[in-house]
Amino acid sequence: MRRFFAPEQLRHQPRQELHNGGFTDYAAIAARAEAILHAVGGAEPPADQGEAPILAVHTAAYIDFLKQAPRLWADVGRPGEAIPYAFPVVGRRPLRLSRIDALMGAHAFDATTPITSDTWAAAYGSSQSALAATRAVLGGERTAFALCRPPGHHAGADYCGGYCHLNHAAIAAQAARDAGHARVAVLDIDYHHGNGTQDIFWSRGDVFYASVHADPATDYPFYWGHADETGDGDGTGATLNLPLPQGTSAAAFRAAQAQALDAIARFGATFLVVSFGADTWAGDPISHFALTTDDYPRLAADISALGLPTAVVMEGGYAVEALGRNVAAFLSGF
Ligand code: SP5
Ligand code: ZN
Repeated sequence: MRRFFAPEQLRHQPRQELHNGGFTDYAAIAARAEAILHAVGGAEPPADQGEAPILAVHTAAYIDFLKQAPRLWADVGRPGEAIPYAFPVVGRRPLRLSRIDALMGAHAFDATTPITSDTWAAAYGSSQSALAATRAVLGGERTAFALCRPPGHHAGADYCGGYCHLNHAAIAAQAARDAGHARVAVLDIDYHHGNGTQDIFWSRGDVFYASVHADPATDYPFYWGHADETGDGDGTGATLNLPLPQGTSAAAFRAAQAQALDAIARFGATFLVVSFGADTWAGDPISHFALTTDDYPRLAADISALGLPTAVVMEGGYAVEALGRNVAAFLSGF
């Protein structure tokens, strides 16, 4: 299976994140990508397909913000990393503010996703890896893997959060649409709900979003991923959320994934993007499912049995010592 990774993706290296009322070490560290690279035997650098496929998903104002925020933050003399702390609660007037503090809150939904002067380059490289995997599959490969880090599924059209800045899965799905696939599906099997991907395709009937994740009643991102969220307008019925309780192990996870795969087949998708998170592993430090390394090949084999051309993009997974073998195990099942 072809694998893609751009060296620039390592450059995003915030020191810390807000956690449990204080600052702790940032969980989405660059060593995650190095561990995966080592375990899967390296990866090709992606060709640069430019900004257009990113702008097909994200707003131009948000892309400008990602590029400029670190400089604006430094310009006003802030010694720490650029972290949002004041948010325009839903329903506030859509003010066109230019103060960096206001911009930070307007383009983020949490305070766990610092933006550094290297964030844009790293996130851009991560999107290019997803686009390269998509192009490989469009060109005839059955499956390809994008080692996306920073991850993407929490990022919306104009906001970051959850360690994510650009939504690589959505960018890949949109690229497949633009290449002529009339119906595309995203299967999201990260521990956390992919609120950004859901938001981006919420009102669209051409991209199906199905997610198996920890119940947002108890887990991040809380405000999305509940079972009664099924899409709106043209997208009514094109979102499927399958929340599971903490402690879930392979049998229940696999059954939920089978339900998602059934729905994707009934939708009539001809191209699949998989948002894969290894934070469903039992030993993950920030998550609470009970999957084992041996469960991953079978989950992948179930996905493969759907028979769709498939681009796999990396999302979460924070047990760095086990991450490489979990990802390798998953990819081996295709
Ligand atoms: C892509 C992805 O898996 N994002 C997950 C974001 C979860 N954020 C909420 C949990 C924050 C836990 N912080 C742990 C800090 C450890 N040093
Ligand atoms: Zn996750």
